[in-house]
Amino acid sequence: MLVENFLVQSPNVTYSEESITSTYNYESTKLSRDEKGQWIVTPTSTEYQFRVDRRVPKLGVMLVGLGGNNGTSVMAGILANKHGITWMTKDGLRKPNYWGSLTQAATLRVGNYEGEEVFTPFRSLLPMADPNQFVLGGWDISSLNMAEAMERAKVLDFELQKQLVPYMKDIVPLPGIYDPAFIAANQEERADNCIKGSRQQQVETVRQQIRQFKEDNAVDKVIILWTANTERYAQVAEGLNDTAENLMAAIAADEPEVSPSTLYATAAILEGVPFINGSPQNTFVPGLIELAVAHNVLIGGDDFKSGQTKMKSVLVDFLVGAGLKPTSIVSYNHLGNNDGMNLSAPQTFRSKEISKSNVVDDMVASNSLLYEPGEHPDHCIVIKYIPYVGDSKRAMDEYTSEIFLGGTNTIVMHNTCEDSLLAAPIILDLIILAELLTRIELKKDGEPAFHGFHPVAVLLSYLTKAPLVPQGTPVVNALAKQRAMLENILRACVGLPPENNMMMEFKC
Ligand code: NAI
Ligand code: DG6
Repeated sequence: MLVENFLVQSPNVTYSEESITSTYNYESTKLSRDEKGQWIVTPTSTEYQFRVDRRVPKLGVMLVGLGGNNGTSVMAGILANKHGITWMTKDGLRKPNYWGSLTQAATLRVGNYEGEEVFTPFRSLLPMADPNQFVLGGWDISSLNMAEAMERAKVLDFELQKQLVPYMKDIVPLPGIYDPAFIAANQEERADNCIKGSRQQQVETVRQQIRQFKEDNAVDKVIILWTANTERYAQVAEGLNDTAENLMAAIAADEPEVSPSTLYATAAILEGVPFINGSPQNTFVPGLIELAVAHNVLIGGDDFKSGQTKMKSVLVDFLVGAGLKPTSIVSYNHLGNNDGMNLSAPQTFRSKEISKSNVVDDMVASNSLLYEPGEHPDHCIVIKYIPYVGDSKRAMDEYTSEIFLGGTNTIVMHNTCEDSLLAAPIILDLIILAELLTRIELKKDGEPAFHGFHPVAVLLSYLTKAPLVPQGTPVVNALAKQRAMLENILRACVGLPPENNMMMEFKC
């Protein structure tokens, strides 16, 4: 059964016009060792108060890479949903939806009613921005208008494209920051819409573009998300980008190792605008993270977790969790879109290889019954550019595990899917959740005042391959744990207990 919305009735929860306030006891454990070396686990309980601003702002969304496959799919998807555009295919009439979006198309359990499980849409848990109401804009180094860019992307059914053209033909992305040193040389041809000037001037231009967008569209808040080409890693060096001060000095000195993505993010932070990185490169150099923390501006990343990696973060969690020992993971994929073309250069491929490689580390580390210290499964990532398949990415994975009494278990998977139609709903979720996080405040027992979450938004981990976390925070890649973290914290904000799956109601 689905309930679209609900109220929580509890002495720990207060609703006002402006906010929902909840008092929540966080149950955890503390570990210690006694004098004989015996491990002691002590249950702990800490009181938190959460306060959520219920007023959903008019939201401006600025995508870097607006004219790419993801950017055009996001815009097309919003317009199709907003205007209820339907289209014919050889399989019949198609209707728009937001499938693949956690906030828009997934549910969570709120309890049971007369013996039946009751679920609610994820979006109903707390007041969240509606993607149909987004004011969407952004940058691209290619000057094609959005209708032409959609056609170039070759993602959507022709009949749908035809109906979207009138809505998209007059939208041209803002000129963007282009530095050929950071993306593949094969991208040069489309770079005809670029901001001129030194790095300092480019940051100033982007800041001005953000302010103008805000003013022109009378939006209350803006979120910026990078869905432009994967860049190569920028060098991280002392004196260059290791501190906020050095990064700002490097920009002022027009230092060539400051990447375009870092420049956009710097501009966003200086404008107080959250910035999310959907690609794998190290946009968030240490100096930039320091800048975001100093300005208390949300940042999140890295690299959308859409297909192959999502499966990996489920399958390896299952295998290791079941006491089976993955020893070899080999992941091939080939694709023929512009992302694939850009990734055919070794430097940009390397960024993707890194973000796809570290995704099983926490699962391996969780089970030293199976793995010796320092032991790790062989893990290989191959990506090939095959123009013919376009946006329809093929991913092939082989997982070999050691099992009972010297046996081996090999699982092979083949996945074919339009890459951008998996990524677009994730982009919407990242924006919706990032915006929501900026409206949540918390206060731990003993703290004098409410404050926001740490600006590095760990709660977005479910949506990214290489979650950016504050220094000292464990990185969780296992998909179910990532979802549970997000869901349970949002539940706490409205006074609901964490989903513990105990179902004691049915155990006596
Ligand atoms: P795309 O190549 O179709 O689009 C990227 C767009 O960014 C292009 O239109 C390009 O002109 C523009 N661009 C490049 N540098 C720019 C800059 N400095 N400023 C402004 N615009 C710039 O790629 P697609 O398929 O849309 O993917 C975008 C990014 O998302 C890639 O980095 C990709 O690796 C990443 N990604 C995609 C996933 C997917 O499933 N589609 C999943 C995970 C990550
Ligand atoms: C080739 O791997 C293209 C990439 O941009 C991927 O499609 C993207 O990183 C999605 O990765 P995954 O592993 O989540 O399917």
